[in-house]
Amino acid sequence: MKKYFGIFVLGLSVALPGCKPKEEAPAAAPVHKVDITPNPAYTPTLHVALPDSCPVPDGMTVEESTGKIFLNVPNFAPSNPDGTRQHPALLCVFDKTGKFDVLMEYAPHPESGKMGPMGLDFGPDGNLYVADNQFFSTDPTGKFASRILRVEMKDGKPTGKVDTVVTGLRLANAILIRDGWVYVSDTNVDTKDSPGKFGLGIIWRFPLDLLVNAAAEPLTVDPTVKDGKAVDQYAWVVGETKQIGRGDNSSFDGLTWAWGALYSGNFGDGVMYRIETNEDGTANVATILNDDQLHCCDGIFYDDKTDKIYINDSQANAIRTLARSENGEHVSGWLWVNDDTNGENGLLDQPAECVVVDGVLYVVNFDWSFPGLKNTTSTDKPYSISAIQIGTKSDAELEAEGKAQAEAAAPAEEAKTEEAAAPAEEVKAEEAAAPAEEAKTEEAAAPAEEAKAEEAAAPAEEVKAEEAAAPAEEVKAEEAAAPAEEVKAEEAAAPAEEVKAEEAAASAE
Ligand SMILES: [Ca+2]
Ligand SMILES: [Ca+2]
Ligand SMILES: [Ca+2]
Repeated sequence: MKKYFGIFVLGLSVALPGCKPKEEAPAAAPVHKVDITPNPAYTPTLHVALPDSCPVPDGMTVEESTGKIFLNVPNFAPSNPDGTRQHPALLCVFDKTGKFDVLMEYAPHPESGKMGPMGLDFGPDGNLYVADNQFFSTDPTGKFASRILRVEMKDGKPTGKVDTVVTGLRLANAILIRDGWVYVSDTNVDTKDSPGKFGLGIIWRFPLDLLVNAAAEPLTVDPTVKDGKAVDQYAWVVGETKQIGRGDNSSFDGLTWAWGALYSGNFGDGVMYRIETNEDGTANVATILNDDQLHCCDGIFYDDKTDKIYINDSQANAIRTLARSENGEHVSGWLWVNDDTNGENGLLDQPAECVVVDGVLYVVNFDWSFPGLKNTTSTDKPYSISAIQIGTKSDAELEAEGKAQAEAAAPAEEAKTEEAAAPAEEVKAEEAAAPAEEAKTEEAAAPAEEAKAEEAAAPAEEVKAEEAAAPAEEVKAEEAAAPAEEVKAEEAAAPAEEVKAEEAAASAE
């Protein structure tokens, strides 16, 4: 396994697509191994220090017309001794300047008395559709009542009208509305009817019309999975989670649309999938990432400018990337990783979701720790939204620019080097001559030589400065060129046959 991983020029990316599933990992052994050296250019900064009312933020979505980012804050923690939560769930908004507002306090679920708004997305009707995760508040009888809510919006603000449009989900997590369909990830489905399965999840797929026009009575679904097969007509994909690392059986989590298909990944084992739609509406699932480094996939987001999916690795305090070559091979890389932190200065503190607006990746830090995560201290301040400058260019565009810069810079650098070299040689010649002159002259000559030496010293320092500057510029050009070259190297490294084999295996399931 290890042989597939190579550290490239910047130490940022690894080629993964051909890796086979890990056979068996020791249970409950946290894996934090991350073979990268973070690039300082992607150091996160603190974009919003959230107010005291927002210790556990989660889902985000961008309002395309304004660039505003809507944020759900479920506040699953901290709890009071009697089990009630210290803070109500909130709908908030912030923008690229860091301006932050609380828009609404969610009413608690009528039966559980709690509320867990996670993923959210705008429908074509301008309203927000919200995944309400009741998994942490379901009653002991096993009745699960996670929901999809419609939050009526007007002029960028909630009107106060909130309708339940679907109920009966287990752990409603991410939601994505696209081309007349509403996709919802259900991260933890009961395994009792599927002997031998460690973890199960569902991706639900509802006709948008059904939800937009939902009457007073919500649609009630059944998340039962029997022997690996879902019983409900709207349960589009059933996924499995393998038992590895920290022993988390959570399944489908983040959802994004990229390269003509739906993408999702498992929170418990980090396996990722590309899901195409067959002509008859059924799902065609391909496993695209299944390696020994990514053990956690929370929220994911495709940015069309950089042409990459950004993956929140909650376990490793990391952001991973997924690119796709023209021939359809997926290439995994790392954007950033940091150690356990409280989130100070914007360092990642259990990243859960991200979105991109104008070349900036905004990351929400969930900071509610589970066993095996790098984040060991929950809800430590600051409660944070981080920002990472990723730019607006794809690797292909950067490669072209880097080459052009390197070509333009080359003649100029040579000229500088020549100019710089000349004074240095003169200095040497003068220094060599000095003893001879000193021998000829006596005390009177000494000050003159000192003066010469000083004059000579000045250009020498300039030369040093120039010499120091020149490599730096060259390095810049190389850095610009590097990402694209890395992609090529990774594409070459990806064993295409293994990818095919995995895809075939996934389809067979
Ligand atoms: Ca999530
Ligand atoms: Ca924190
Ligand atoms: Ca923390």
